[in-house]
Amino acid sequence: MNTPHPYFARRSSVSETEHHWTLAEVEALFNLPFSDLIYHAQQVHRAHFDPNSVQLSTLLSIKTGGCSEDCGYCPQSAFHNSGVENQRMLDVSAVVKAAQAAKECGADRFCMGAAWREPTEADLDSVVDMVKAVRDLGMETCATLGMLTESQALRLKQAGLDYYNHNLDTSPEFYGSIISTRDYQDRLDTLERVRNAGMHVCSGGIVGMGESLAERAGLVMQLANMQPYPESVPINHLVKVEGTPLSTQPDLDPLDFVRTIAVARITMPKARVRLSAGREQMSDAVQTLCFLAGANSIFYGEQLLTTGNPDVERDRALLDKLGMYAYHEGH
Ligand code: SAM
Ligand code: DTB
Ligand code: SF4
Repeated sequence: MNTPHPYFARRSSVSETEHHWTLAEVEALFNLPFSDLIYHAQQVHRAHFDPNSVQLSTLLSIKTGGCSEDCGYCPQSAFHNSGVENQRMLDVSAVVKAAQAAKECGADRFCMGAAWREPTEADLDSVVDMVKAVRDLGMETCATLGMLTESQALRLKQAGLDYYNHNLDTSPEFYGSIISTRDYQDRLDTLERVRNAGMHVCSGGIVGMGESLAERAGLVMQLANMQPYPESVPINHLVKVEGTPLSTQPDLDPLDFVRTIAVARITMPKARVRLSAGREQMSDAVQTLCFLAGANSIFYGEQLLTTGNPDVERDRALLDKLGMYAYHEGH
């Protein structure tokens, strides 16, 4: 017989943002009967959001390939032979054109990604121009450029950058099996600089890299215990790209992915939980379960950074079928 999870027993007396999660509590959420987990996630979701509304972010790779980090999942690492062609940084006009097209398709946020360990000052000059130009279109802006110094974070904030994406990717314990060229603390330090500069934090991770349940729970615990937790939490399903060390990972049970979304929703009640990479390979039914589990944001548009994403027609058809709508459409 299953007993109620201890968190729900004491939820009324604990402010959600102040709750400090133990690994045992997060693991216990993962281990709830599926139906109970989804029910709890729905309750938390509905207390904070319109459950039929979804936020749409479009990604653009502004500098592709040749990255000096060795992230085992990433097709853009110079350590792997994924066939991704290295490209120079796009110019501002190309970025504005892509952002305008994304806006016309219904996206409200535009996220610029670069395959850098960290930007140089000259790189940052260009990104600052891009951020200003995208903002002028009336879109929210996000960038993911690798590690930042304090002054770089401040410059991005001053340029009007709304969100900075920097993922913890996995638990501290599993991190070293995936990436050797930087450590967990580097990631936490950048996130702190982003927070101190006054930007919204976007940070999440990848599921399906061979992590144990405890390690998956460890990722969620790390994110949920940040003070405050990120405003935006992308949960990526590993996209297995040929030529990367993780390309031969066994398939993840889709329900374990859905569980991760639900646990992120419960532990970070007010965050936008983004159903991120991996949707192209996912059935409509699994994506629907992710929405039921509390996902309320997606990457929208044919392309992620170097890999595919469902096209706009497929996404519109899915959202219509579910009676869901883009959150900025006045709902
Ligand atoms: N270079 C910067 C960095 O690592 O922070 C920004 C770009 S990097 C591609 C952004 C994120 O994409 C990574 O942190 C990772 O979570 C995600 N990512 C990269 N390759 C992926 C893959 N094959 N499957 C799922 N997510 C992936
Ligand atoms: C995030 O968490 N996922 C996005 C975005 N932030 C930058 C990137 C997914 C990349 C998937 C592999 C690729 O397309 O290269
Ligand atoms: Fe570089 Fe980012 Fe890819 Fe790692 S995830 S190899 S830092 S582009």
